[in-house]
Amino acid sequence: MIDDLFCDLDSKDQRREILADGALVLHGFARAQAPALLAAIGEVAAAAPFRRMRTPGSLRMSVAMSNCGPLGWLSDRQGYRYAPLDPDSGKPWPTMPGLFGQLAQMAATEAGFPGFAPDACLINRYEAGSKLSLHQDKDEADLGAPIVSVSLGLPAVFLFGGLKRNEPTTRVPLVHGDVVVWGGPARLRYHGVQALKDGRWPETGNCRLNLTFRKAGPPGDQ
Ligand code: MD3
Ligand code: FE
Repeated sequence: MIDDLFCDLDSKDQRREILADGALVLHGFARAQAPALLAAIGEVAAAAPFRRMRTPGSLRMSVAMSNCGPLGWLSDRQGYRYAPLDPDSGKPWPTMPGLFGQLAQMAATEAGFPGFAPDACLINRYEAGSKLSLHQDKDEADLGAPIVSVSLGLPAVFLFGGLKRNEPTTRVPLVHGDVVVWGGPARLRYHGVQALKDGRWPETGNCRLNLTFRKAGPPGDQ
């Protein structure tokens, strides 16, 4: 049974776990690059500080967010969208660090989606109690491209649902260095993150950080 779900990549710290057709966890895939990723996140956040955005219904989200790359994800009273400028500064989002794009492309290739060229990286910062309710990611122009997610810092429980909100969810524990790729038939599955448990992680303090790489603009654009 275990052998059906997990097979070795190159060490026992790096196993791949198939969640569904098109959804794959690459356990530990980013662990070696984590210190460099965290340093780069610090540089992005110095230029585009984390902020808790408002939902279209005007509630403040519990997750704090920033972005880098040509497009950044935004939520406000007008709705959800991608935009080239940070509304807090009026300036373009910080450039996507080279390491980010390389890691996202390597993970996507590993999962069977070669040539992934993300134009948006949303950075989510969770503290104790922060959560993401069940939702679909459908604000992107090119739903043929996968999404790559990188977990750093405190562990979290990811909720993986179906194509309809009322379908049952499975709980997927994600830890520091785990990478998940979602594409093809899994691209529009409902998903969320359970309220973060209080804790301390050496390099991130009381936080979990998540990078989500997306092709948000029209196919061909960049
Ligand atoms: C499954 N973030 O920012 S990324 C988000 O851990 C978001 O911060 C979560 O969901 C986080 O929108 C999880 C994982 C993810 C992203 C896209 C998906 C899972 C997905 C698309 C389809 C199915
Ligand atoms: Fe999402």
